[in-house]
Amino acid sequence: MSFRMFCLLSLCPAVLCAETVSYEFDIGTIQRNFTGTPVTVLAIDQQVPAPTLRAAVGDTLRVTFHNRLEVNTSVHWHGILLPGDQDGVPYLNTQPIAPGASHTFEFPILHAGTFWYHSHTDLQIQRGLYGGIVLRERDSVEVLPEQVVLFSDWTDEEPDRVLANLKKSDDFYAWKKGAVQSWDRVIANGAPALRTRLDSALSRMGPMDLADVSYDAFLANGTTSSRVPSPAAAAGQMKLRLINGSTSSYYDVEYAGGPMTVVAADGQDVMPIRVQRLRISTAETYDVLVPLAAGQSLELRATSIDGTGYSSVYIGDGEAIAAPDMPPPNLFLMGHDMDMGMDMDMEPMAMGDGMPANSGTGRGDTDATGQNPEAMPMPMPAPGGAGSTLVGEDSPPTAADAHSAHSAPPPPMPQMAPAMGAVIPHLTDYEALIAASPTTLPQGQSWRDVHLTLSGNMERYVWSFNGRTAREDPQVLIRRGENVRFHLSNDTMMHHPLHLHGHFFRVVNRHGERSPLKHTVNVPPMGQVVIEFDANESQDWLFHCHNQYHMKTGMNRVISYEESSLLTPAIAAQIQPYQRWFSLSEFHLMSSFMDYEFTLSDERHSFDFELDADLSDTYELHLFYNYHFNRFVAGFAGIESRQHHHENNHDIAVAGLNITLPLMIDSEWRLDDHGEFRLELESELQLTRQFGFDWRWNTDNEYRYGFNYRLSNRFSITVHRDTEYGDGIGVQFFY
Ligand SMILES: [Cu+2]
Repeated sequence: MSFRMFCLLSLCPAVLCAETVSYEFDIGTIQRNFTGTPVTVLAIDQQVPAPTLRAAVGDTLRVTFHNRLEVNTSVHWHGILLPGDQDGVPYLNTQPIAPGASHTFEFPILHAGTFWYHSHTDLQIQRGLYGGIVLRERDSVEVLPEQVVLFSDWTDEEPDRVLANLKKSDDFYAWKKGAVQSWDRVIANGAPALRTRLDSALSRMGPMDLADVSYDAFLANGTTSSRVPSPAAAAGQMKLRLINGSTSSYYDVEYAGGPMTVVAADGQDVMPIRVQRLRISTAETYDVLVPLAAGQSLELRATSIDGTGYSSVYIGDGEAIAAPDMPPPNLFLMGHDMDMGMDMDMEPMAMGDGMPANSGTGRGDTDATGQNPEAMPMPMPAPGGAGSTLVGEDSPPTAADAHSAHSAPPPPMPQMAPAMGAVIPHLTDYEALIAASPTTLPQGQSWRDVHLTLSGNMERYVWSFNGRTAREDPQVLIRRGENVRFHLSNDTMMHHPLHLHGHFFRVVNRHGERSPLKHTVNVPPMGQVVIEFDANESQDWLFHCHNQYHMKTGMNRVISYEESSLLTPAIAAQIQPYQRWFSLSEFHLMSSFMDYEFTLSDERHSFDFELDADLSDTYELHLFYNYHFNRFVAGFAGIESRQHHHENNHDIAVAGLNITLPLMIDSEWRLDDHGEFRLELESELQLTRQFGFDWRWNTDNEYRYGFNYRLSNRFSITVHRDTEYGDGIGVQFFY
């Protein structure tokens, strides 16, 4: 349910006639069916996505939520400048909305653009709590029909379960979607793939990964495929407000009607550029103009960059015209020293305009230089006036439109300008974006440089900044009146969409003073990005990876204004990952022995209990504590109790180090309380999707090797030869 309250309606000039735009919604559950399986989803106003909110600059937006769930919830206004206490991060700046409770947000609208709102509690985004926001200039007239397109990702699995699975096995979902990066596929991709993988293994990097989770469906406006009817009045093109409201997915967006013209990024106007294919990272928004064709229904397709699926919106009435199929990504040819984009054969970008090329967003495959002499000029949009009707079920006329009826004709909008230069085949970074007006920071403010390495451990599924999770190091201090520059350096093999609350930052690129303003920036695998912003706020704002699984496992920080921060250790503890300890149970049930291992771990510590026994009278019991210094080194201490065929019981205390060696060989260097030293080496090779080989050897000349054949992501058949237990066949599984 929503309603509007008009104030001073006919008593004031249009420019001053701000109003309070009010909405009131329940947050509850509804039944949906995305995949053939009925599921309970979280919904705002019984809709997924939530209703699109609309307001104009100068309005006050007032939104009341009634929490009908049995758990806390919250609402964050993504990308919108507002008072800190309205930002909606539970505990940090707005109290969570308790079950049965209501909360009203109220804040003035200071700027226009395409934004979105979503829950900031647990993994509720994954379950459906997101919706679009369209903010207009007060005196603007929309000359083009427009449509909000909100992309999201869906899994029938409970999101908590997804996270638990990611914690248990690093290729749990790679297995599910057939993306296990086994050696047979490396070899099948030839020498470059082999070189890339060996280079990675030598530098102890795992293979590149494009997505953590295997999704059951990709949605646009809540369905896998939908249609937007042709606008009522003739119009040559349409404005699409693209919002990526996904939990962790990136999309490559392509349109059947040819290139799209990007006119805004993250709600901020940019000089129009024409792109054939547009990469939209999690939590970003782009406004694009697309041509319409009479008698045709043109597909806008958003393909997940891992190639596992897409959503479609058909624009217009008539014959359905499909967008081109996206080539599947080839992970084997994307090494850490190679192009992270999809188009390996793109020409390098020229740096011709004398601006410093200091953003270095990895080596994207953008080609924005306009050197293509065959580039066609972009057709001018159809004139406004008669064609100014808004379109689509989520596009009611707004108060801004009503006001404009008695205001002077608007000045030409930036999106009316023709896009210059060639069509960019595939926009995957920010080098081609030019802000519509200068974005330089205030002169004379002092600068603060903050270096943040994006770090992670894929095997243990821990994500962090500078090797430390938010729980360990919650805060970055800045001061009001500074120009703050973040040097972001991605040390992992995944993309990270980083989002700063409450501020726009410049993504420093080769366009110098016209570097674009954004609120979310992708940092590609092994790439670097520099962002900078005017520290003109106060108190505390979150900065985090918007991949919700990365955020929840540590990749976030509170950016605190030193002089006014309200962050206490108690609050920091409340806002940080809601689940700290994860467990893993592994079983080997062999004809010759059994082995059970239980591990309980957080980002820094783990406790291991392991019991080996054969069918007679040999057993070993281990109880270890491990401290994980970083991705490669852990220290351990513990006790080991051994009983071997009629020998006396033998208890020893041991301590040592686990070190990951080049080629991803795990080594254990240990000393026991008799002063005896032992080095043990082990590793696993995934030969094919299902076949694996593993081996272990130590300086006491004990060894074990064998094969396993994987039947599901939890269950394998295995044969092993073991110096202690002999030969055996059996099963292994984990949960
Ligand atoms: Cu991330």
